[in-house]
Amino acid sequence: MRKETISVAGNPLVSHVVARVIKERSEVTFGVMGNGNAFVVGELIDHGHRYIKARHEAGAMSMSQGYYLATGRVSTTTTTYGPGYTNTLTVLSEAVLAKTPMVLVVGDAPSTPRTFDVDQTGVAAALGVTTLSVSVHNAERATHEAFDLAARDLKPVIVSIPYDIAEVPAEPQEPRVPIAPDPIITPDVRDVAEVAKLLMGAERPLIITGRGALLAGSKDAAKAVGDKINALFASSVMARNYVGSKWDLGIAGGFATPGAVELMRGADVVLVLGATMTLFQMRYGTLLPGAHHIVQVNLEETSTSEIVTRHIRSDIRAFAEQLDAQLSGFVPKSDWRAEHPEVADKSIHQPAELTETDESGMINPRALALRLNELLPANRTIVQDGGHFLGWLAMYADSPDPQGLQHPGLSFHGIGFGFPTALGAAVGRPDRLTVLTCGDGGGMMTLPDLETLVREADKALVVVFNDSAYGMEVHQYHKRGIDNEPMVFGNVDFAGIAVALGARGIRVTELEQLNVITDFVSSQDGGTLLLDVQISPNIIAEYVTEKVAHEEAQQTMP
Ligand SMILES: Cc1ncc(C[n+]2csc(CCOP(=O)(O)OP(=O)(O)O)c2C)c(N)n1
Repeated sequence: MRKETISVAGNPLVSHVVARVIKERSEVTFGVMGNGNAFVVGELIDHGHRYIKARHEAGAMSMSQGYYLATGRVSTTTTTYGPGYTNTLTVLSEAVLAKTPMVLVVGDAPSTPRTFDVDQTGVAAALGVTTLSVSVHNAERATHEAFDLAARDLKPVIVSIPYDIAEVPAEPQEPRVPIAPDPIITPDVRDVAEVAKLLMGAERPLIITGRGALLAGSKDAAKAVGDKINALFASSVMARNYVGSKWDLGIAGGFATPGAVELMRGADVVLVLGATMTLFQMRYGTLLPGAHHIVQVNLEETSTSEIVTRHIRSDIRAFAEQLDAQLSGFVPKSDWRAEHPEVADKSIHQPAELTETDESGMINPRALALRLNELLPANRTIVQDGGHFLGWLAMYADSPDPQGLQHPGLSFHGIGFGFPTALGAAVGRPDRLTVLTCGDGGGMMTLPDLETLVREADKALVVVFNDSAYGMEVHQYHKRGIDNEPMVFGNVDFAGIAVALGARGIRVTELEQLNVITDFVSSQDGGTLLLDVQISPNIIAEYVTEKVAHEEAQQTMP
């Protein structure tokens, strides 16, 4: 039955004012209810707003992140005060580092704190997050401001509702103050001409696009520039297949396949559009040894890597468009693309040798990733939790666009984001098959929201890379002499858990069993299918071997 939402005084309650803005500014809210946000949630439900009830507040946050990564749209997360709030903090930190816009609406302490209140605003400030505390006068304005700031600055913003005003009638509301967008930084024509000249002199040009290129909407211009100079492309993890060219080598850096790395190492002029060039992306300084010129274009004051030879601060789209215009009519002397047809037909990524199992008969995770890539429909969203296993699909998975391959937790180097992030993606893009990959460690950490995934997703596939261990830790620390005991577990029956939660679950011990994916994909039936794949704990991805080698080398340095 619909409840009365107008207070006795005739004005809506403060919580209802906040809820109405949430409804106006977002399509969906992910949350866990409690005393602090009960009236917000009640009002949202009463007015037909889509509300997804999570099992854990960290999960609710991850759902919002997955939704954003899949759609580019901001959603709302809501929790109660105190423990509901502190449960969000790991994903809140991830959202700050990953520059994920989201609005978190929480209950907060009343004006006279109780024995069990914590300084939520102070905690948020320590993570670099702004809290907008609402009052009876500004609830509408503050909530709008939170959405404006989140979208403009790509960050999470908290709206907090002090407990003693949550149920109080709002006073007439202060007018909304629009937040101005950042001005566009236009390119300097001399910079454009200089870079055009460098590219015209290139024999093996490489263009690396990152999230900055994506946010600027520079896809067409970047592709046009590359096509004029016969460049190969690569991308950051956040921008997989952004340009959409058959001349794309995949993710640059640690997650590049060995064949792709070899080509990237041969590039002589590199144009980096909006990629941050982290140590990992630059493969610990080994990715671009042959490059005479490395030009980085972004919105930062300075370059983000010491190997950059020329930094240009500019709107990336405007710069790429002007560059494209400068290159008009240019006929390149060399054709790096023609020399490497294996890029276009993708055979460059095929490993020289590939066995389906290791000596003990356990599944080779590399073979698993390659087979998954073949079996999954092209129109998919792959969400990868953190852990050693993620390198396999990061290397071998195609993606329709950057939204189709997500790595929640990567910015914070965390695990335990999987199931709820996948649900957020599934809610945002029901037209795509959502595929979650996780390890057994990260999977167990986020288990409560497997129930939410099963309950709420139209259709989802979960692939557990189950090595019964914190594989990443084993591969890094066992060889340094630490006993395996804290890193190794008994085999968890994920298929059984999935069935108990209402999904289908299959324990996979042979690659052939993966063929079930074909029927699952073609079937009209929805639901969640979980494949608990028993992988070899002994096969180590190249990116981990290189990380370990790099860290060892650092330690032996004087
Ligand atoms: C929240 C959090 N806790 C602990 C860690 C340390 N850690 C990094 S990888 C990892 C193991 C992950 O195991 P699993 O999910 O099974 O994947 P695998 O490495 O075996 O592929 C751990 C414990 C972390 N990064 N984040």
